[in-house]
Amino acid sequence: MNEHVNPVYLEDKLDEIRADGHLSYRSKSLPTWCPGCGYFSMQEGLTIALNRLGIAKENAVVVSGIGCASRFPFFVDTYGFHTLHGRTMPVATGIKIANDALSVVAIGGDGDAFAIGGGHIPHAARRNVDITYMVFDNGIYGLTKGQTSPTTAQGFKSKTTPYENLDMPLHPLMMLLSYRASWIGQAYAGRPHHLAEMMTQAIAHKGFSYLHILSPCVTFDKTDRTYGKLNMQVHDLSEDHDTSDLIAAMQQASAAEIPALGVYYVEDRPTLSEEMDEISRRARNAPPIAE
Ligand SMILES: Cc1ncc(C[n+]2csc(CCOP(=O)(O)OP(=O)(O)O)c2C)c(N)n1
Ligand code: SF4
Ligand SMILES: [Mg+2]
Repeated sequence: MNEHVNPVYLEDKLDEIRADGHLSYRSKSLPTWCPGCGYFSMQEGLTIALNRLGIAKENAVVVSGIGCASRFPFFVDTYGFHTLHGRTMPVATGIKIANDALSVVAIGGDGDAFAIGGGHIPHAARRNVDITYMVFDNGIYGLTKGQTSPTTAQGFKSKTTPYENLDMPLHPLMMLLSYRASWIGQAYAGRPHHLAEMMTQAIAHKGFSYLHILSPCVTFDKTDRTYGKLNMQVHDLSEDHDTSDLIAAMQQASAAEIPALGVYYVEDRPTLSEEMDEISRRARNAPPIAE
């Protein structure tokens, strides 16, 4: 045997995976996603992140809207809330305000987030609600079988645009940077180890964290956001990027058609719950307001 080759045995690898503990965060329901869908990496990544951070299952809540991405709460063994299309932000905000001890992770697709739910994101971000929002961007409405979404590329042919999509896509990273989300990063389903690390950092952040995840819909997009193309396009943010510099983050985000993977922006400022606690304290100590 070649002395430089270290064989990896399947049994050993399985033992290693089981010993790590993250599998206990999976539910008994097996995912119903199409084989090869990017969402499998997200399930793996989230269970790894929760396990790494030592968040007890009873202290984690996964909130979703409607879409293939939104099946997520069924496949993790935490508390979950499968709410209405586009309404993850108000529900997640309410849960966090009701019980600040919970780790709240909202999950959505690009349609759920930026079409019907687009009006809610800026307010959760500017209030710095201490939740994590993970958007699984496949550039398409997957669940309803392949219509264009707000992030579909121009020229893409879909069921609703059989000639070509004329609309310019939104730029979620630029939007979240201008909304002043206090943690903003980007990951890719085809880079699962990096994805798990980004999820860990996003959840660990105190304040509103937004993780944009590029994720192929292998069933309804055979030409644009494919693993083959994304594997060639994605690249890491430069190591000397200053995550405290908002303008530098915007420059990085707008630099390439498929922006780099990594953490764009981090800001430490009071969360909504902290501000509310402070208002309550002041109100308790203040004299009654004159009529
Ligand atoms: C109020 C309302 N409008 C429209 C729909 C139909 N609908 C279900 S999922 C969806 C879009 C899903 O796309 P996306 O959020 O990108 O999720 P994906 O399936 O790609 O993960 C739409 C328009 C709905 N369920 N409810
Ligand atoms: S339709 Fe697309 S997004 Fe939905 S599960 Fe299948 S591959 Fe994934
Ligand atoms: Mg989608």
